Amino acid sequence: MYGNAYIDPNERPDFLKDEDPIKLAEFEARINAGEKIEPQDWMPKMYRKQLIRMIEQHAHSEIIGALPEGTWITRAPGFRRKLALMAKVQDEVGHAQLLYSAAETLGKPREEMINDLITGKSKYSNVFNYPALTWADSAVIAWLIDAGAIVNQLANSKGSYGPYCRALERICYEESFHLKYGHDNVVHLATGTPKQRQMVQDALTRWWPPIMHFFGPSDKISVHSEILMGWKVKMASNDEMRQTFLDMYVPKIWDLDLVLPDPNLKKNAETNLWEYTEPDWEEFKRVINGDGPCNAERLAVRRMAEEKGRWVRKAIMGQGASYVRPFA
Ligand code: BYC
Repeated sequence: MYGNAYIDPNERPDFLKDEDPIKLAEFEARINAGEKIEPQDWMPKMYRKQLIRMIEQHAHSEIIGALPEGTWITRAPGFRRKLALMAKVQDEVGHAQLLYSAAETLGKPREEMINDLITGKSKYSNVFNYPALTWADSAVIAWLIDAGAIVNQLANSKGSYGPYCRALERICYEESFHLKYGHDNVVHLATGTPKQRQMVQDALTRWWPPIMHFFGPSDKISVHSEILMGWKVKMASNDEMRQTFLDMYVPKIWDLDLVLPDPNLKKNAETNLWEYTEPDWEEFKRVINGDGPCNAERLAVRRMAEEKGRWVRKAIMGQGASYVRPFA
């Protein structure tokens, strides 16, 4: 198990071999005592690298995540729902700003992160590579994807890296409001006309497999969980998060008499765990590696935003600088 310093370098995993053993022991003692690590503190190279990877992917997920719902702003049914959706989408972009700022504290410039996103080098959440075909899709995203995000972020906000935890705490406040907005929209459709009910049922059927993927690959095949959990960056494993989500939301979905597209989904009374059909991890891999239904479209929009926004950044920051850092 990582997350426990081994003074004898022969006992340490390869990626810790050249770290100072005393500093490493102090660092891990602080984490084990529940202290926060701050940007100026000593940290192992692998801790920095893993945090940059995870926070950067999270930031990209927020900014790309604004797009599927964003396409519904012009077509929202009614003025009030349009206003609420505009505010939500704006919040998501704000979350990206917070997270890019948190990742920057670890030394990776924002320009490089955006570049890695638009060139396809960095990943972002699988779910945003699917289309929001109807208004009901936007409702399901706002309810259940925001719900999944809260499960993940609430747990990880108790983690070890100060700037990430503080960003997550603030994001959770806003996501809780999004979740209520999404729930209200789903309930409205599920209790509406037969056509509205069918629309929300179809959206749920479409989104369920990506939502099951959202928490990451099963613990058996997760690559980074062990090290991230050892250093308290991740406070629960992918399967634990998935279980928490199922526990909280399947009963609410069933309360609305909506059907989940998994005949094997049930809670085992003995283990107290949900049983479900193993998600299709091959599809997951395809989607996160660039071959989902909307990957090309999503990155094309970000590239366009990047190009069309260049003159604004130049006007504000001067010729040399290309980024505005509202939280720096
Ligand atoms: N999608 O070893 P594993 C939002 C990758 S946005 C894509 O288990 P880890 C919202 C993983 O990166 C909030 N890729 O990874 C916004 C790794 O690949 P690399 C989104 C995924 O890091 C707008 C490989 O699979 N939330 O709520 O231990 C509107 C192996 O995985 C995914 C976050 O970003 C995925 N779902 O655990 C509405 C949370 N899962 O890097 C809503 C922050 C795994 O080796 N991130 N991969 O090439 C995390 O908590 C963790 O990174 C994960 C994965 C639980 C996602």
